Amino acid sequence: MSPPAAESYLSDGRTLWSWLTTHDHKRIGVMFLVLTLFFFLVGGLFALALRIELLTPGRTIMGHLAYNRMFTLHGVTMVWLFMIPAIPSAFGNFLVPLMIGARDVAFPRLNLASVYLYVLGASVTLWGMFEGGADTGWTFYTPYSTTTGTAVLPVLVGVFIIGFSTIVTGLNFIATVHTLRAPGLTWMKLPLFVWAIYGTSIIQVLATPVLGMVLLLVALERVVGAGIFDPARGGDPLLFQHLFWFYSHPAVYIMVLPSMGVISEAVCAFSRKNAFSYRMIVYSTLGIAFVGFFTWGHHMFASGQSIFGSGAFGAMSMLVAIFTAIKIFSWLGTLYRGSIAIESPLIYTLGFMFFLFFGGMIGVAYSTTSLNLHWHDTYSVVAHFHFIMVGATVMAFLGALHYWFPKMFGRCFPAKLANSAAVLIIFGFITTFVPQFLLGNMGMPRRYADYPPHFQSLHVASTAGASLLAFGFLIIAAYLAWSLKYGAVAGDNPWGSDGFEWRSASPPPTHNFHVTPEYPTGPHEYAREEVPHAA
Ligand code: HEM
Ligand SMILES: [Cu+2]
Repeated sequence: MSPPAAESYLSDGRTLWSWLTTHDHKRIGVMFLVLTLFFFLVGGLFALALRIELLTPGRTIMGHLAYNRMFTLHGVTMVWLFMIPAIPSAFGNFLVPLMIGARDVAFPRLNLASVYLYVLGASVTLWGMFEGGADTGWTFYTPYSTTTGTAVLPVLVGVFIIGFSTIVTGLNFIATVHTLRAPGLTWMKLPLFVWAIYGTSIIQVLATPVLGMVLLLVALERVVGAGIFDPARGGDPLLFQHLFWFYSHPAVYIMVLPSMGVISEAVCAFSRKNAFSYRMIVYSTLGIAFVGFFTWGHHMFASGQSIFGSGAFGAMSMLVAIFTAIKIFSWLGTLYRGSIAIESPLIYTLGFMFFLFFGGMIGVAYSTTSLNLHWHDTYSVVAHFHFIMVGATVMAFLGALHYWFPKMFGRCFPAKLANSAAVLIIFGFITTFVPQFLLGNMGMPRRYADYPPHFQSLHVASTAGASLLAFGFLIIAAYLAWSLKYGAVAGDNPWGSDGFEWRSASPPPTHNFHVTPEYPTGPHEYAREEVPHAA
């Protein structure tokens, strides 16, 4: 088989300058992939340091103030520098134009600007880290965040700037899906990944400005002493919490919806079937994006919020769970009686589905005031959101990386090793976060570096799990880096998948398709004959 396509987006200009000035959505996707992987590493190292500190009650490797700074930086890095851009800006940028038969996104220059806004914001946040970082938690709760002496301002301003990268990325995708679809590609034929990115973009554009505003107000209160959130200056700290969570809960769907899109593509590809009830998956994607805006108060059950307010927010949160359940049932329906191929993207997909279900069901329990007050601010909450952020979204991110790696780089990776690494990651995940549910139920508070001795065995188990996770990530990094140069040549469609993106070369030419593909009229059926999978 011939080496990867000579003329591809990767070989179209080999200088650094050709990358720094590119308008090609694929190169911009790859740049975001490299940048977000770097910050996943940084956030992961912070996590490992936290877990090592929690190996023993009392001091292990750092004091309490350092611990506060470390979990703050871990949360800030993982949420805004890794997870929010990871799937939309990396894979969304690479794939959406390919999936709709377009040559690029609607605003290529604005797309390049989204990289520079991200890099500028990340640099300012990094500067804040080197200044010692903030010790407020990733939630920047007031009045502590407007009074503490740590480097809150650069961290906050960095996140503020990154918000603009998120907004222009969302704007670009909305305009692209509305205006650049190939002839015949009507809305109800759009790939489910594109619907997921479309739903996410709506949240990015509507919610992120609220984050920008609240961070600006915190900076204002810190710098000029305006009394906005600090009761000592006539402010109201609960106003901060309402504004912050009005953004941050929908932001959870900016982190989860794209991963659901990845899963919808993977279950079809590895069961060789069309999605079971395609329309219900589309409607529940839009349902989550919409109802997600009416749930933020479930973070404030312990803030003195009225029981009626909590009841309403609880009910809306349960409604989101119904949309999520529809997706899980549809994915199961797609896998049912499919010709299943056990490949690494599918292993991550199964992990995603189980952890989303388990973590989601715990979320339903949290939306009831009684249970919520018991678990509020305990390790059970930490376990819950890591089940969704790591158990679901990171699994989907790894699934996407393995599924589209051959398309992005024209090379295959060692399939058996990838399957073993996937199993190790899933086992490491369970060992890290299940003990945290038990710790939380026993009363272990979050954000504490110290604890009574009878909690130690569960913390040790959790840290052992985190080490397995780290080891698994290292193995993946090693064989993917090796495969970039020595992996078997992929060919255009190594998985025998049905998506549009697999009709272009691997890696694709800069202009994606030599001839704009026509989307077949009428419902499209997966060919059920057996097709060999990647080496
Ligand atoms: C990959 C493995 C990961 C491990 C082992 C890990 C571990 C931890 C630990 C030990 C804490 C501190 C808990 C406490 O003292 O309250 C923490 C907090 C947190 N983690 Fe992770 N984490 C991981 C991945 C992630 C990812 C992917 C995200 C993505 C969003 C994330 C988001 C957060 C957030 C938001 C907090 C709360 C920080 C705060 O309290 O302000 N983590 N994590
Ligand atoms: Cu929430």
